[in-house]
Amino acid sequence: MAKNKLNIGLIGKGFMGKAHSFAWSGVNRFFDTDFEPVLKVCAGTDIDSTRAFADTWGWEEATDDWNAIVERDDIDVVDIVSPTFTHDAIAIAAAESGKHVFCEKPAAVSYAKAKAMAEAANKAGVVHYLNHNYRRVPAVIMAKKLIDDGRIGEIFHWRGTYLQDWIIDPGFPLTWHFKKESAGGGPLYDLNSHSVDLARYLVGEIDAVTAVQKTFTSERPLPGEGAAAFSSGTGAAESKGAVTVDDASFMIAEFNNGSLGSFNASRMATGRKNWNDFEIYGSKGSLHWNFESMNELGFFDATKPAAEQGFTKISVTTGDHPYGNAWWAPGHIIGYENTFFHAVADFLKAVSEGGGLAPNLDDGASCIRVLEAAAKSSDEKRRVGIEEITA
Ligand code: SOE
Repeated sequence: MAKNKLNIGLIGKGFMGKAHSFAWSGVNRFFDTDFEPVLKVCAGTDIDSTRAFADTWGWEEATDDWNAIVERDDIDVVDIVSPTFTHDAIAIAAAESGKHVFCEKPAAVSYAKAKAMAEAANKAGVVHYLNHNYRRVPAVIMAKKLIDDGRIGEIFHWRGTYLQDWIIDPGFPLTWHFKKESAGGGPLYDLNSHSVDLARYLVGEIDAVTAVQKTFTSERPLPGEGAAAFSSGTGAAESKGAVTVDDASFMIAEFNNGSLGSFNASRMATGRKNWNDFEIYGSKGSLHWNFESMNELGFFDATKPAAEQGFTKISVTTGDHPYGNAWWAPGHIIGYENTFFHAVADFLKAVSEGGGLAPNLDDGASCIRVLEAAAKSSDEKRRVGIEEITA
């Protein structure tokens, strides 16, 4: 039976644009959704590279004006993959014109902006989704199931680390990622937002945080001038600008249910490429997951006889596992891109059912609230209760 078409407008491109385009175009090969997503139009700031992107990824049209997408009557979904500081204006305009919103993380540069996005989407009654894609890794959902089934008992500790190393070179240019007004924060926002989202999903709400942030490289070469200008010696000072976000952060969290958590996010962790890792310790067992072996879940079952105890490595790849039936035979592992297929499939289901999707923009705002509390804690060198952060 022919499916109803759902016209997608993508705003932004780059790394996330590729991941989203791949998922929209391929989702129905693996999932039986109610819709046929049509890759209608994509927007970028430079029309030539946006056209080239559209040709490669199968978008029918390209534009350099995102407003034109939001204003079009034939667009059903606005997918936002542009830099963080642009999210709120686009999401609010899209929701107000009745379009469903699919948005990359982190939601916005501040709690106030993230909350305004959620309010606009709720008021408009559109489906909204905030793409913390690691929630859609089968092994992570399996962890949630074990927790909900009581298999690790009362949770004592969360330990989340999200480490990368792509900015260690001080010659790496001052892109939007290094400015508070455009990124909200450094790895605290980019990476720790994922960890906080996973912790909220698996452990619960966070009540208070105590954090320390550090910027190791306080100035970087302006974009376009790059490493050469930085290292030439002459004129280097004029061609550099101030970094106004963290390069690394540590955060201690007190959860509402009494659990205690630690979070470490860094882009200065030499050798770590995408080390998104968590451990959860409970009264009856423990869990461990690391994105770089994303199909495996470590499970320690303390209810087994002591002589048989040890961390079991579960290969979360069978038909009994989340999304398992959609992909390959057991043991035939899936990867990063598959998490975006899962997100898109679940989003289309939510459009069919009129909502019920998480994480959404409300979750995005709750997450930013924790991050903003962490930044305040670091700035003011004290413990900050989440209620101190108001929109
Ligand atoms: C940063 O390097 C980044 O691309 C994040 O922005 C993504 O959210 C993360 O999944 C991978 O790393």
